[in-house]
Amino acid sequence: MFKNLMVASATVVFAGSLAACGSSDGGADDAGGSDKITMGFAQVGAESGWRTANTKSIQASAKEAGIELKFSDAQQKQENQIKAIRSYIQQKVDVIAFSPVVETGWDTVLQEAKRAKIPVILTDRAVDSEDTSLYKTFLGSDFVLEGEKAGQWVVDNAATNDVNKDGKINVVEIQGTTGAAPAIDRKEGFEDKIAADSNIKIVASQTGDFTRDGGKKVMEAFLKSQKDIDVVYAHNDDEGLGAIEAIEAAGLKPGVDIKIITVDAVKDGMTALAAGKINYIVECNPLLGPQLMELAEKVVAGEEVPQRVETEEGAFDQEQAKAVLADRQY
Ligand code: GYE
Repeated sequence: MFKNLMVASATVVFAGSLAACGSSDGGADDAGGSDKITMGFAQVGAESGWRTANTKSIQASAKEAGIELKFSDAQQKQENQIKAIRSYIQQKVDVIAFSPVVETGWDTVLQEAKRAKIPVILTDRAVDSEDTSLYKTFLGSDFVLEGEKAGQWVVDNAATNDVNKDGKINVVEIQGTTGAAPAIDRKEGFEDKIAADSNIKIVASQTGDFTRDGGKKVMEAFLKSQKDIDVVYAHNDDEGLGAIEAIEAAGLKPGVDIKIITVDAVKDGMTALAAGKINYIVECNPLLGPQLMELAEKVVAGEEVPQRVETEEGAFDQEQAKAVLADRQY
């Protein structure tokens, strides 16, 4: 009963300190306690619809798998994630999983986990570290490929994307969180593909921090500073939805006067796509929970797992969005 209550109350918003709350049945050096696996999960934050769906998937899958989940929300701050990971080490959880807010700066805390013999699983975002022994596996999307799909769409539809009909396709880019793997990789993949057509140029690029509000503010600034915008490339749906608000407030028609391409394909994004306000969405799957729990069980049992587990994804245009919207889970 006590355990069930612990599971139910395991979701805490990170608030400076994580109390070492009691469970002693986990731990790498745990001899003979209960078989139940305890996972410490350090989430990025609650910045987007994608993140909300991801958190729900992890919580529901842990429950389903009978894994006790200690969950923290770092509010997009690396220092909070590091504190959460240290607290999980202290609590001797069986496995630590986290989605690193930025790519660099993890070696020290990951070495601490390694010394404590607690396996680490990266989910969703990767770290940039030479030492791949610091984590068991990385489960998540190929963000470079996502950026490539977005760039390819701009190239393939160059004629219609040249909204202002001057032979130039001016793209403004709303980047994700600075230093985050999906922001770095989605930019890289996109730039690679648009290089095929010298008429397509990124004329302005700024971070919107993966939030709706961030996307709106950046777009407001772009609308003031850029005379000729044909296409918005937003690194996630939320930023694109914020950009839509800014475009409408400026008296323009999103999806028509300015084309919009985003990444994620969460319900709000797909709704805007079906309504003609977004033109193309590259899918990024947030439902990582079931695969994460499976990998956790394996690494805790000492089984070999692949260094990299990739999620399968597609992309949607407006007609495809209309067809799948009703069945969209998130
Ligand atoms: O695209 C964005 C979220 O890391 C893949 O983070 C994730 C990204 C996702 O805030 O919406």
